[in-house]
Amino acid sequence: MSENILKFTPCFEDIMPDEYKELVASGPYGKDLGVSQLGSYKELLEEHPLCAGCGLALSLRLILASLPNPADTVIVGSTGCSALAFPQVALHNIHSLFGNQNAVASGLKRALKLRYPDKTKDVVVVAGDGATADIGLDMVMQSWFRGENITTIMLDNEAYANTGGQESGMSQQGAVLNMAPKGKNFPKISLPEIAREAGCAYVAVTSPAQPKRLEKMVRRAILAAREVGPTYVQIFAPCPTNYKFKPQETISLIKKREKEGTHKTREYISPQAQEFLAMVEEAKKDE
Ligand SMILES: Cc1ncc(C[n+]2csc(CCOP(=O)(O)OP(=O)(O)O)c2C)c(N)n1
Ligand SMILES: [Mg+2]
Repeated sequence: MSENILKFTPCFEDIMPDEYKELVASGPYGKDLGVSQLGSYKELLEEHPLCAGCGLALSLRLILASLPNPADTVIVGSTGCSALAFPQVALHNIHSLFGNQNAVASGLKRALKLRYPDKTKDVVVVAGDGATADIGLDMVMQSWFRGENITTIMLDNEAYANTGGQESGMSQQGAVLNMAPKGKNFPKISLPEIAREAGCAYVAVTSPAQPKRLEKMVRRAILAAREVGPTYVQIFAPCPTNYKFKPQETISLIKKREKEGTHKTREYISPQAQEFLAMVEEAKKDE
């Protein structure tokens, strides 16, 4: 999408909804805005039907503020809690069948490369842990093996939250949920390490507890996917509803998990991505 597509024909201006007018006048399209400027511009997602304290909603807000070029970005989502927010995101997004998101994103990226050979279009998958690490794992892994130029972002709430609380591959060992009352029997899947082995050029694990760090990682992942290869960002986004903690405790829970070592921020950058990102980040400093 170019900014010209976003702008409306002048004679229709007075009948456009106020929200849309505001987006055209003071949205992030075509501007260099990020997480530090949140609160000073019209955001791509302002309202959503997710639960109070939802770590995923907070992460989604930060992801959208971190996109290097929202005007030329398409997000591919999957079934799950985030799918309830996507219809209200002011950005091209596709809802794919649960688990198929990386296959859809791969095809889309290839088609966009052919259709717009002179433009860079970012294709970013944003999906839950169940969609990414369990039911869609085949499509996720095959997109990594094939070296598709897409970014995969997992919103890791360690559960199948939208269907009432089943354990997922990303739940911790012993996790008790509504539909896992005896506790999970096996450990959390090490998907970041698997991603690295499967050919991802950039892998990061982060959370909304440190918004600027999240921004840096999401940007790096999207930029590296353009030129180097597939990239993966895993965002720990705790769920107060299914893990039964108070909505105001989401961030303190992340910090507690960091302290006890069950959530570790980490980053892996392949030598090729390192070279590319150093060049891009140096050029940005000179701007
Ligand atoms: C093909 C298909 N299989 C199963 C479902 C049922 N389903 C809907 S949401 C969901 C859980 C999603 O879990 P996750 O990906 O972790 O997202 P969350 O809801 O936790 O954000 C499931 C199993 C479905 N809608 N479609
Ligand atoms: Mg989940």
